[in-house]
Amino acid sequence: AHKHIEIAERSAMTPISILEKSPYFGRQTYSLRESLLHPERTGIIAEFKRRSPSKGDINTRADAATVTKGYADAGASGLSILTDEQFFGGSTADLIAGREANQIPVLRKDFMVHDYQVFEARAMGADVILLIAECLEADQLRSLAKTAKSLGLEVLMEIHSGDQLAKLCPEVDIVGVNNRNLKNFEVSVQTSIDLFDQIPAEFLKISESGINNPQTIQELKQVGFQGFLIGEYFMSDPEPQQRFAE
Ligand code: IGP
Repeated sequence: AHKHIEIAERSAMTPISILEKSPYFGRQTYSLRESLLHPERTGIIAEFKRRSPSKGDINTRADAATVTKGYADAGASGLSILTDEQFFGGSTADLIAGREANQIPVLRKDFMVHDYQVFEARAMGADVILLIAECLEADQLRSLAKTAKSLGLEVLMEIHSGDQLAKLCPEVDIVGVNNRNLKNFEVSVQTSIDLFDQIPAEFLKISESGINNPQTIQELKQVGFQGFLIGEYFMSDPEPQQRFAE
């Protein structure tokens, strides 16, 4: 409910017709799918996250442009940037800074419930949006995905259990298994390993959360995952881009 009020306020101040005037709106987007399949990249989607409900403050001072540029230079296949202020300390400014500094795909990491947010994502320079199956009804998810595709954005659908795969639709490009349970914050990489076989072959598959060492990435690669979304492990270093480069 809070999200709907927040969006109603924003859309009253900045109607879609104004978002469409953003210089980013008409740009050619980068494909995360293609970038993840690029043999010379790491498959890592490196996240810029200042704070989280499970950890509290992680890194409130980091500069989004510096960190994301460092991630890209170290071989990131994509960037994930939190824009939710209330729970993650993120902002539109962080995403725009990440966009300006880089030429690789940027995921707008936020809880999408309304078409307006998809237009915002396009206007702030994102290439991909996140749709969390647990937060959306199947028809709502599909309608948001259609809007994203009509704007040239790719769609990452996040699941945490096999039954949520029932919400898959042809507009989804990538399926992400979140190893973190959003209700109790428990993290287990085994969640990805267990669910892999249930995800239809045509979707690119990534594993999200709780990845904090190269062996885990190798293990997930062996299972068949083509992307690895990593936040906290990098961001808990005062210089997250250095942690990546190691
Ligand atoms: C990154 P971690 O454990 O490496 O920081 O996880 C990412 O998967 C996590 O931030 C995330 C997330 C989300 C955040 C996954 N799905 C949905 C907010 C909303």
